[in-house]
Amino acid sequence: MFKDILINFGLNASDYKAQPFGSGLINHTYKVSGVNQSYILQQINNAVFKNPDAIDQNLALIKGYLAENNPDYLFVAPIKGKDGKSIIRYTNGDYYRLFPFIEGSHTVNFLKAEKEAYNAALQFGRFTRLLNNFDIDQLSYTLPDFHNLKLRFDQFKQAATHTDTDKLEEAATEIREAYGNANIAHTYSQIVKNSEIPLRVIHHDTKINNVLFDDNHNALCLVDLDTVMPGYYLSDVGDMMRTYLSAANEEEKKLDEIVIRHNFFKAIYGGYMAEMGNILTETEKQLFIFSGEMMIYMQGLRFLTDFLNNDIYYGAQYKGHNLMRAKNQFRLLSEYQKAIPEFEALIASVNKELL
Ligand code: GN1
Ligand code: MG
Repeated sequence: MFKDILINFGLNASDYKAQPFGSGLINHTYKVSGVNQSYILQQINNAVFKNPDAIDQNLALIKGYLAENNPDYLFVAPIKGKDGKSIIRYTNGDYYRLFPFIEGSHTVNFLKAEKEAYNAALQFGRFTRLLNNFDIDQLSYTLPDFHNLKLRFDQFKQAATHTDTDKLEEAATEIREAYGNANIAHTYSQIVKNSEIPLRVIHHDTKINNVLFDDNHNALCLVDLDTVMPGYYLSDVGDMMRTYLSAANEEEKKLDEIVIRHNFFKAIYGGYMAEMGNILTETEKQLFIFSGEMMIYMQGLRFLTDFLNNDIYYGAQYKGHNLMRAKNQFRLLSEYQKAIPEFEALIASVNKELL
């Protein structure tokens, strides 16, 4: 299989070795290593991304815009194959893409250094800033309603209504927590209904392993660009809060390990604002802390919904995996909410430093 796919890119498979790579939940990724150059080969999960060509078109438009306006920006776009397309449809119907491997880069799954949080936030902020004047109407929604919290809440309610009684019992606490925080979904709906904040070009998956670092904790570039599409900045900042603040990630079963690192909040704020501080509207800025609640709650709902729906989206490595992940996210949400006064004080102190 690799052989046929690599031929499309003018590569001879016998010169390369392919191994599974990374820890994404949705797409399958491999590193294709050669003597002089290595590549990242990725199979797009087209049960999730129903229109892979839309991804290709979005990335081509953005690549063109950045090449023209910011030629030094490192944008890791997929490589074009022999037919001029950077997405290959294999005979079995699967879609593949090939990216250059950035030498000297690595990904991080657990964030230890504050500097990495700052630099990652800076990179995500820079991306949106550089595309501030890009005409977002040109972009397709590669996953329609991806971060529509109202819809995610409705999907959870649907799942809770249709699941079996065993699951309802098993997840009773988390279902209660999901309803108990419904005000977050309500606030989101208000923001959208009143068009309080603008749509921007957003990455939509700012987990720390979607940033490539060098050995000095510098963020080199962003990867996993399939969900780049118009959205609210809350998505990107909120998902950083969700995945950078605690040293324990969403797979952690020992919930007491989920502890908020306030200095990492400061790093996210400082890094993102260094790029976006002059661009965000006052209303957007006021929602900075809300973004974390929104994204942590949404991820908790998504895992819980998937548990109730028999793991059809995320899959499960053990029984009750998605319920465990939901418990984890709801614990994180409650720790986050407790820390809000501290976050407010940190924002005030950073703003003062910037004056
Ligand atoms: C998925 O594929 P991956 O692991 O980068 C998901 C994100 C979730 C994340 C949770 C397309 O991202 O939205 O936040 O899992 N991506 C999609 O780990 O659903
Ligand atoms: Mg990923």
